[in-house]
Amino acid sequence: MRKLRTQVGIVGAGPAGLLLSQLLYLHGVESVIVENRSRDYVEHRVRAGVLEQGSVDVLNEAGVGERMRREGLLHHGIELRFGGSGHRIDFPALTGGRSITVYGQQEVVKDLIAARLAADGQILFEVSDVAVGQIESSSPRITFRDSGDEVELSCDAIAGCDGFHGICRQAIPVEILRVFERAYPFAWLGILAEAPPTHDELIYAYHERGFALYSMRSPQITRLYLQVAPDEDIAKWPDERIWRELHARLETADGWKLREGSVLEKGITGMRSFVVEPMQHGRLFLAGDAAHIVPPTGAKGMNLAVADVRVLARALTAFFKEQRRNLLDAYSVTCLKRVWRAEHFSWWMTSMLHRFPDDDGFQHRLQRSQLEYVVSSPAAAASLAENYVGLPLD
Ligand code: FAS
Ligand code: PHB
Repeated sequence: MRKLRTQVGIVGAGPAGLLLSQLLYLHGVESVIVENRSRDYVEHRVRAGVLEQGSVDVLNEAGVGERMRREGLLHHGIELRFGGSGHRIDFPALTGGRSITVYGQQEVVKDLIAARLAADGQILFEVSDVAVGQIESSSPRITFRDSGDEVELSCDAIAGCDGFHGICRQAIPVEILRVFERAYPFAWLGILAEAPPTHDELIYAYHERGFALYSMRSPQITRLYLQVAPDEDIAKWPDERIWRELHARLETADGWKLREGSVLEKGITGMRSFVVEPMQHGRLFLAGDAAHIVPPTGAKGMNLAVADVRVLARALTAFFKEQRRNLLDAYSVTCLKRVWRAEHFSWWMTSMLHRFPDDDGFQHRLQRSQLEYVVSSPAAAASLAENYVGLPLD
């Protein structure tokens, strides 16, 4: 058995685990990340695309914002499209100057891995059989296999940043963990297309055929989503059918046309709202998707992960550098306030913009009325805008 030692053991090299390790490093706290996938896999996993203003600030403070500032796309609004016409939500005008940046999650991951490795940070990729133990003691440990060796990493605290399908959440005793969740009766089919965007900002479309989202990654790459059945088989969606459906749901009488291109990547993502409380037990602290999931309609998933680890990094720094436990003890309560605000906003956007299979004409009229109100009332538009760009981080 190979034995390793660090202050903070981190499970998972996604945005949460990598950013936590970087923030701890900047404050002189040691960490080791164990990741069961390869570096290449995590750097090419296509997921989120929208960074809140607060997340951009945290990444800049973490010293990993240079390429994001150069390549990220600053967006000052989104468009809600319904009934054949588009309605812009002007972020700066409604939020006192705040905006969003479109920059792919895989690019954030690449920047964080590069920064950690440049500082000799320890990221152990492609490990297996990861388990966490003794989390109720003051010396928890992570065991795993690495290149055939059994390894034990002893630490003072463990950060469970291993996403929704990870193992850390299960380490919290079932009698302590409370689960809150909603499953939605639809999924998103997403594509990445080699097609220059023909619209400057994101378009969220409410349509009788179902929801569609127009997004992008760069002046050459468009990112698009379609609402489909929850158990949809991607094999039934050849590129031609996807493009046909996107044209039908996104295009309006104003003549704007979606440009097609070769489909570089396609996949189906289930939609759920999910939160566990508490997000901590003993010396184990959950962050990001390990603790909560939102339907991506509000573009909150990765941003919540950033907000969690910003709180956790401050709490762990106070613990190691000033022997103060108060921030650590309050970690879960502190994070859950923002988590539930994002859960509500993501549920609200999803409910307003998607066609639910059992809905009747009455429900469709309610959705249209809500959409008309949001785009015509400055108060309603401001509520959407301030949640979308992200409420200021404490
Ligand atoms: P992650 O899931 O990103 O990272 C967890 C890491 O832990 C992974 O690298 C995983 O390989 C590793 N891991 C898991 N189990 C392990 C184990 N046992 N041992 C070691 N390592 C382990 N959000 C948006 O805002 N917009 C979107 O469009 C969007 N699309 C998404 C599409 C998909 C398919 C998914 C799954 C999520 C999507 N999300 C989206 C949400 C997503 O961006 C998450 O919020 C974000 O990845 C959260 O980051 P982490 O908490 O770091 O979790
Ligand atoms: C994306 O560009 O991937 C994206 C943008 C906004 C969302 C979800 C995903 O709400």
